[in-house]
Amino acid sequence: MIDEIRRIQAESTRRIDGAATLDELGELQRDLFGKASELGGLKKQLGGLAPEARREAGLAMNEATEALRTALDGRRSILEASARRAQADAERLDLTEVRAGRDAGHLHLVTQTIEELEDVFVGLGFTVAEGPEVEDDWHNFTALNFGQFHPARDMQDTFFVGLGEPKEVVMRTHTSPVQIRVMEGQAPPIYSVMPGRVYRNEATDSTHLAVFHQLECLVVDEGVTFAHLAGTIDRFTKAYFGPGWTSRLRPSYFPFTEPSAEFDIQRPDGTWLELGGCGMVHPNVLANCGIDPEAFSGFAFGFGLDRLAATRHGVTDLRELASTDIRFLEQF
Ligand code: FA5
Repeated sequence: MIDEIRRIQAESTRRIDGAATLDELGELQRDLFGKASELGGLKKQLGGLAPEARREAGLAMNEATEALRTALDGRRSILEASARRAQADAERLDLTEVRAGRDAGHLHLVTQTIEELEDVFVGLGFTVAEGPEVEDDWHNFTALNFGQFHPARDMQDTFFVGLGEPKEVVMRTHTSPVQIRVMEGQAPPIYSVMPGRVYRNEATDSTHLAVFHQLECLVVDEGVTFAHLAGTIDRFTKAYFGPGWTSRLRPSYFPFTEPSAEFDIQRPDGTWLELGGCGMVHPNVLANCGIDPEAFSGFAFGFGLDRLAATRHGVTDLRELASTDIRFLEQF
């Protein structure tokens, strides 16, 4: 009987190794261990053997059963792995796929807006600069003439980063810190624009986002006046929106400009949109960056890019700009 058991074991092992699918393997398992199996038939005969022969045949039977179960498990893992591979291959997305007759994707409306504005300003003789989104207190506030306990710090609801001294590292609340980086890194004359993403800890609604975009403009040179500021804002309003659009300035307050103003643009239907802040660069800010305020003056402005893009394209809820809804995104 022992020879018979060994023969079944060898044959069954070959069949297990040759099983091509998990279904086939399942069937084989039932064949090998089911009631009608060859091994099952031999097991029933064990009782009729002499005690010594029964013990040896029983041992051989257990060994064969265990070896076959191990072989089944091994083959199952191999087949399962290749089934997973086949499924992954079948479900793989080709992200480089080009849909017939159209591009697979395009730049987001805000990115398009940034690029278009960069073109407008480069055409006016400006260079483009960038700064980090995680800022230190010096660049985001202190160098911009925000007093340490000045309530103006509360004008911008700040996200603090848990690094360094408490409240030392922030997600930048505006693009104005890039002004400081530009002035620290280069001597006047400076004609720079600085687009980028900014962060504020505020509730979102149709006209407010917690993560949005601004574009900052900075000019520092000899003899720069408020008239240059107003003229530049009006120039870019017409270049971006068209000749029917105008801008206006209203007195306001920012610690880093003096005098300061807010500027609005007027749509052709006569309504106004608050777009940004501006003013003459405060002498303290120039001095903080090592620029002599007696020799140079400058103007700066910064505005919300999301609002600008939404206005031009008739988007009535800014939150759409942060959505991943392809039906919205495809329109631009
Ligand atoms: C500033 O951020 C100043 N740094 C602007 C500035 C630059 C003034 C240079 C002087 C000189 P303010 O917090 O007002 O200012 O924001 C500027 C513009 O960003 C707003 O007019 C608005 O268009 C946009 N903005 C502000 N908060 C949000 C928000 N939560 N969601 C979308 N746009 C916003």
